[in-house]
Amino acid sequence: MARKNQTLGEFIIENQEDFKYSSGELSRLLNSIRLAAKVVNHEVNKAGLVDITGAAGDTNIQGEDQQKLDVYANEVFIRTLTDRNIVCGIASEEEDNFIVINSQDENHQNKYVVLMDPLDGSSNIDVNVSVGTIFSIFRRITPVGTPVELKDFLQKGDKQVAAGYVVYGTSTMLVYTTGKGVNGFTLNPALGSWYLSHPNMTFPEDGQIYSVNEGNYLDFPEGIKKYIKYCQAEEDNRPYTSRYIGSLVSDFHRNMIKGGIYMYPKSTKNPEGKLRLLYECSPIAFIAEQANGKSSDGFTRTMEVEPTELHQRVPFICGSKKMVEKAEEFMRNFKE
Ligand code: P6P
Repeated sequence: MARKNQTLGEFIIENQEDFKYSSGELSRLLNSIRLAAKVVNHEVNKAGLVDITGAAGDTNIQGEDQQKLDVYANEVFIRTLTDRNIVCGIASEEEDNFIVINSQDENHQNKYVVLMDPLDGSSNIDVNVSVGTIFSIFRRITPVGTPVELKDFLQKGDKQVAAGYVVYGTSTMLVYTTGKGVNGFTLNPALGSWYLSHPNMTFPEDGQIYSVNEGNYLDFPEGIKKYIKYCQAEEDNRPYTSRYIGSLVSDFHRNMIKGGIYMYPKSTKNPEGKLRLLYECSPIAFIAEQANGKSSDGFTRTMEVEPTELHQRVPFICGSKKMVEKAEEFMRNFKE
């Protein structure tokens, strides 16, 4: 049972028995993510003071300029997970291919893989707007004792063992689910401990906030355009409020607390959408559904999309159940 102000470490241990055959490996994995997030938080919080903001002079597989904090966060999470010999493989937005973790005795006995966006929203770093880390955890499907393979990562969202995000905002929070609801922990930087501040987080069934980059409006599918005009209409409890930070984790976190919908539809510029299925949409969708929210590409539930590529992009609609259902209704009625 969640107790207010319980520490994350206590919470992980007390809920460990939720996992049949748990060997404590998942707990150790969550603890290593907790540690890495603290290290990244320390750098994010002083980004303006040291020469670690700004472009790293390189680009990732997405063709996006890698910000120095992107590279730093990626290295911290990979090193923390590798040094503790907890996972058999890692995939990251910042890595072209997945990483095979050779356990110390080379026997690949670890059974979990982690996929992550180490620092999402990094274009906000230099303007001091909140950013986040997103992670997704699967049990490997290839035989333990053999090197991890691509198919261990290309799993549907329904197969996730755990998923979470860190939002480096006015305060730093770690929000995650293991399939038993969603709980949010706030970091006390003075003590270096995470405290249960948001037990059993639940999406309001309806909401009045819509989050979308309306600069792409002319490029959107007809159904999305009609839904945006529905949000802006003066009737019932509308017009809604438009709030778009440009950082998925921050927009999602606010919408989960206040009620709302986040949309990143496909467009001419992004014919498959912009967000990546495996380490952005899938973990956020898992959290949304565990919080009684909803997530789809407008037609197919995000957690049922069959992955085909590591950095695959999908259209993404996620948030309060009634708002997502209304957007899906417009997508069906104006299907192109
Ligand atoms: P745009 C950040 O790059 C990100 O992946 C999400 O965090 C954010 O919601 C979206 O892309 C912003 O994209 O095209 O609106 O700037």
